[in-house]
Amino acid sequence: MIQIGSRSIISWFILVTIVLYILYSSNHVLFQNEHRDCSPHLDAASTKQLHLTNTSSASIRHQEKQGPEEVTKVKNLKVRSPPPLLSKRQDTQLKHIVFGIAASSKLWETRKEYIKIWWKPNVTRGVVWLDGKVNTKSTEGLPQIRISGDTSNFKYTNPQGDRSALRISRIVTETFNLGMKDVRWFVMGDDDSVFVVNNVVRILSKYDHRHFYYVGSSSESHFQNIYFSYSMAYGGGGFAISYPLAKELAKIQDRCIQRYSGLYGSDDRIQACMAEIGVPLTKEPGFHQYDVHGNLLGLLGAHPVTPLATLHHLDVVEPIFPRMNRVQGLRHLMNSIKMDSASIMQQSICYDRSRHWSISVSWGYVVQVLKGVISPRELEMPSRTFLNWFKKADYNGYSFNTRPVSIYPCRKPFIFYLNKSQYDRASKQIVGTYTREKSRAPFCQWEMESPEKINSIIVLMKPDPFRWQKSPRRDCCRVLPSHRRSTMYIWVGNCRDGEVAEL
Ligand SMILES: *[C@@H]1O[C@H](CO)[C@@H](O)[C@H](O)[C@H]1NC(C)=O
Ligand SMILES: *[C@@H]1O[C@H](CO)[C@@H](O)[C@H](O)[C@H]1NC(C)=O
Ligand SMILES: CC(=O)N[C@H]1CO[C@H](CO)[C@@H](O)[C@@H]1O
Repeated sequence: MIQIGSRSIISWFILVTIVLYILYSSNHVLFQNEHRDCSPHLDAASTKQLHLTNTSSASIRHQEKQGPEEVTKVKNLKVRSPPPLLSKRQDTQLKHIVFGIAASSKLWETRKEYIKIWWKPNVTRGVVWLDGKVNTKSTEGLPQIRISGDTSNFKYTNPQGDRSALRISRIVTETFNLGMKDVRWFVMGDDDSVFVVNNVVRILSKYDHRHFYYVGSSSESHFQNIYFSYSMAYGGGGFAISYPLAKELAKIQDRCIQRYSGLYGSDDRIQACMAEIGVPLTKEPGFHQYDVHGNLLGLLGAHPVTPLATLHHLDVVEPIFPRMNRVQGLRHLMNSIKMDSASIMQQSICYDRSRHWSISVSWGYVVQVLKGVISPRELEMPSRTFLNWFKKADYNGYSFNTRPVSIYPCRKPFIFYLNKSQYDRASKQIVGTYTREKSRAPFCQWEMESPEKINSIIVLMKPDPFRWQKSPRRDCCRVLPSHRRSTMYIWVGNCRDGEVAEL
């Protein structure tokens, strides 16, 4: 009684054909694999030999078939074995780092003040490389000064740039050639770069200095990065080259820079040589070129969760603290850095529940209080208090996200800059006092308490020496109860289990 129409017979036929085809082809594939697994006796033999040899200079008898005649060649291959693994983190210290500072004799009198801010006489090692003689006193606490080698025989054809780029790009090599002992890293910077040296140590100790490393960061300016390279470490922001890589660079650099006479600067010349060696940039966003103009508050108030390593272009941007000159402002910041360099500029975000305020702390620098609730994802974006490299307020030109400075008067942040900080032995906390930047608050209709009543904010923080040995995480902050209406107390530190920034 089963009726099979001619249509369904055709369908069945097609189905069976497909199944047969699939079976056939999969069998074919399986068979081929099996065949491949058995055939290369040669591979198996050489693998065996590889297993047997385990010393670095062992030569491996490597056989390979070549050409139609199948000539068997025996080659001696030198295999570089990796250095023995360290069970703990690398133990790089400040004494292993040598700084090479690019300076010019013309600007020396003003720029040396920036070096004095961070240089620790008899502790930091390094050399200032100048283009001519200057007068200095040994009591000034500056690094040793040397005059760069002559570069007049090198080609320089860039119409916009300056020949000094050649001299500056050779600083790593010239510093290497001094033959200093027990060096793991060479760190380059300009005379207007300020280093947080302990954070440079923290960053570099993550990497094995026995290998080739080129560590630094890009520009804030997307256009600069397009024009130069996203793969380039910007020189003023500072970059580090591991000892073996500096050794390799020293061998080739003079030949290498002749090949790139058309480039603009010193750092792009370094990157060109790095590309020839084949070493990519290891990006560390704590190195700051600061290719911007104006007020750094937006950037320094929302630093990425990474140690602050450098600040650059300090002559270009405004002083970082109001009513201070550039050097005074940086010295003032240095007081916080001395208290806890690991925490400098680390942001924490919390809310005042009863008054509905949003609070963003940039430790050791500034506290900002805003009316209403602004989410952490907004607050951790730098606000555009600065202009781009071409002095334009164009946010398309940055290589990271920013948020606008609000035009609404009620949204204006109340800014409290660091006044002083001290260590309290009893509670083992750093007590920082931040005072409000007195400017007339704009008229705001919100029926909400105004942070204008607060004159100072006391921030309590217990230093965490292991902060950067854990996975990166923003600190938490909490508003503490206060007796006085004009003072606000904030606690900053490791987050508790389950603690998040929410209102
Ligand atoms: C640095 O060391 C030298 C020689 O050891 C010493 O004469 C000088 O006073 C030291 N300077 C400082 C600032 O400690
Ligand atoms: C700290 O505050 C006191 C008192 O208001 C003031 O005299 C002093 O100049 C401030 N210091 C800084 C560095 O802002
Ligand atoms: C198989 C082989 O060569 N093993 C050697 C590996 O290296 C150790 C230490 O150098 C030797 O003791 C082994 O004989």
